[in-house]
Amino acid sequence: MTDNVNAFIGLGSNLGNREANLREALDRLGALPGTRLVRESSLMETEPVDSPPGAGLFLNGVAWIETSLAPLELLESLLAIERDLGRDRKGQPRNAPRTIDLDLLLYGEQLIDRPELQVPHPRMHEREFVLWPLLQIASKLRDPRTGEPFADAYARLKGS
Ligand code: PH2
Ligand code: MG
Ligand code: MG
Repeated sequence: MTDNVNAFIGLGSNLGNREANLREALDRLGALPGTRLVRESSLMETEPVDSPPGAGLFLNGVAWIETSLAPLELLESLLAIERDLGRDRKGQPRNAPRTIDLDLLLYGEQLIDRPELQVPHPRMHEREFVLWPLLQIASKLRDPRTGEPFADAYARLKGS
C-alpha cells in the first residue's frame, strides 16, 4: 500500500452491451480496496484505431480514481475486472474486439517502464479517444514525461 495517488483509467468497449460494460467497470473501480472514484467522463463513441478489419465502434471514457493500491496491484485489479466482465484474451489477435479494456493511463506523476506495465500509457498522447474524455475531467493535466499539457497534445492532434 502507498499514500493515496490520483490515477487515470481509460475505458473502452466494442463488444456486447458497451454502455453496460463500462458502467459495471466504473462501479467495480470505485469498489476496489483503498480506492475512490473521483470523477468520470462522459462516454464517447469512436471509430476503432489499429483494430482488425470489421471491428465495431467503441464506446470510450476515462475515470479519475484516488487509490492507495500500488501500480502493479492496480494493474492486477484492472485485469481481474476485465476477466470478470468477460474479456477473453486467449488466441485473439492484437486489439481484437473486447467487452472491456481498462488501461492504466497515469499513476500520479510516476514514470513506469516494466515489461508488464508502462505508465504513462505509451500512446495516450496521440489518441483522441483517450485525450478528449481525459481533458473533460482534468483539463489542466500535464504529461509527466514531457511536462506538456495534454490540452496541447490534443490541439496538435486536431490540427489547430
Ligand atoms: N483501444 C485499442 C485499439 N483501438 N480504438 C478506439 N476507438 N478505442 C479504443 O479504446 C481502442 C481503439 C487498444 O486497446
Ligand atoms: Mg487499450
Ligand atoms: Mg488494455
